[in-house]
Amino acid sequence: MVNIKINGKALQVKEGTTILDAAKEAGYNIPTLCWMKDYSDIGACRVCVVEIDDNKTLAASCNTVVQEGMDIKTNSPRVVEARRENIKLMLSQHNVTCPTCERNINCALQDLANKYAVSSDNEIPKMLAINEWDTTLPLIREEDKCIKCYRCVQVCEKIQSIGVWDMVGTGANTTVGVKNNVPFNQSDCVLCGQCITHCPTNALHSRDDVMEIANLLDKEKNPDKVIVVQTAPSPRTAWGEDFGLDPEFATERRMAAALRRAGFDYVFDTNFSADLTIMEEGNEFLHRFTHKEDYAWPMFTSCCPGWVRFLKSQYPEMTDQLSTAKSPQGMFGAITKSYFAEKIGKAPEDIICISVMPCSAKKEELEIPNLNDAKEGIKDVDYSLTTREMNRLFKYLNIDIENLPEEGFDSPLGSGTGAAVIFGATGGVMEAALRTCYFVLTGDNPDADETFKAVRATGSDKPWVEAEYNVNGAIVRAAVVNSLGNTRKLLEALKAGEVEYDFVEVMACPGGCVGGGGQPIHFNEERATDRAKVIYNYDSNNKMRFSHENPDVQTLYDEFLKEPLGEKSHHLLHTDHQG
Ligand code: HC1
Ligand code: SF4
Repeated sequence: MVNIKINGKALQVKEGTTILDAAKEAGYNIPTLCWMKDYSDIGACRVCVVEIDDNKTLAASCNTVVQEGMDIKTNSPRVVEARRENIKLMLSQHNVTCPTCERNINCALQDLANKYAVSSDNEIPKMLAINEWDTTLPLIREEDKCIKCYRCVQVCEKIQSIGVWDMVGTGANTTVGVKNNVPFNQSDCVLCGQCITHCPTNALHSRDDVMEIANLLDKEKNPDKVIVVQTAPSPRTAWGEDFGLDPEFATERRMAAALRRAGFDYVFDTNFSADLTIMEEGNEFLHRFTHKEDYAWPMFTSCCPGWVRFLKSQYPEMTDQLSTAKSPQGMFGAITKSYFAEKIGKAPEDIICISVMPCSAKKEELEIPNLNDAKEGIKDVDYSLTTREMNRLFKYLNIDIENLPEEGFDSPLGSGTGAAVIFGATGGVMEAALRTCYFVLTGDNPDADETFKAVRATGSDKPWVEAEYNVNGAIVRAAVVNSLGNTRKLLEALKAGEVEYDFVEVMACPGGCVGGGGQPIHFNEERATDRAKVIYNYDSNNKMRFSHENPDVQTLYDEFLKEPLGEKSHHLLHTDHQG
């Protein structure tokens, strides 16, 4: 143990403890910007400086370890002045556009400038970088908002193992850029958006499609268009966070009510097509499993576009191992512009399909040419909004969120089972598929709460979770992984023959889609585990727990698709991932 003093208070802390952690233990709060628990202690921003031994040293508390006898002051006048100077310096390089910035009141720099009473118009001359970026891309970087905290570099390298971002330039011109200066759209970025949710300002963000959707919803301008919205499993767990509402109030039924008031003609649920995905992907797995020698193993899930991009760019030789099932977003679009269009007697081009996703990669998934099959020349899904964008749309349209009633989704693409909603949490797609595979193999439903609980990977501290099941004599070896750093470890273990599995679920974001790059942002706070609890509550409270029991999916097969993996399904719901 080491004896130190913090703000005059004597205490003993473990050797190797940083001053930041020691202060936290003693109840003193030190501000941070670049620091990220377990991932970054580079001390670049220097807002966490403290004074050591009466004025002798100012040190960054995040990467300075306590020493015997240290006398530390966390809030002395010298410390406060140093922090103010560092904030001024950052503001001199930051294009201050708070009133119009999407991170207004959710910006760590703004918060600090406010706390330390620093005006953006201070004595340090402004040195704004010129921003050059193609703003039609799904991910946008604003160089003149970047405060060089390098959190994006750390997240991309250490959590996602990709390393798209890097320090570029030298001396005073050092900044963040795409590694090796390649154009962004030729980089290995998978668009997971983890750099966005870890950026303290708005230097990184998704393309903002809110105004475009608001214009589409204007009936005077678009009287003949039918505007359909589908909402993914995960936004319902988190949308209320941007309004300071807890999930007990901000339910999926209130979200549906808000979307209806926003002007969407049909408010549908991606859970419907998650059930459909299970019918297709579950049967595909069983087909492959009973023709084992015809396929390379394991089969991988294919619903996460971040993961699919990662596999195609980093391990292209394994692309054929992806399930050919399109994602629920994609299946929903294809069914909307075929079956549903027929049902309501509209031409597919007169329907606009908009998705609300927790994801920044879905904006790009919908552009992939061979994922658009309903009708030549039009997209199956026209736009994808993140959860944050949906919330901004609600704000723009002045929807009175706090006084909304609970309403349901519309029919016939608005029903979903418990198996569908758990797609949003890591392990959920695997569990949903296993529930239905069990039924197909045994003729009985498993216990939805217990049988496949071992694949629920939320909160696991292992790189991946594995489980083996004996279903009617068939041994199925399953693995579940989230975040691409862990995924790389799993793929390397598979390649080295250290592990063998039959079915592997991969989600690019930590915790799965609940922790997606399009979800509400909370600086230095991890919400994926809490959101996963909301997901599992939706599952256990749902009267239907099995995808094969979704009555609207059954009707879709009866009336239109005929059978899983049939000709129509093949055309509308599957892909070879070559596009
Ligand atoms: Fe997901 Fe999926 S679970 S990929 O995370 O398979 O985005 O929520 O919508 O498509 O259903 C995302 C979430 C989502 C798809 C489903
Ligand atoms: Fe998108 Fe979900 Fe994949 Fe993240 S895990 S990239 S939110 S689909």
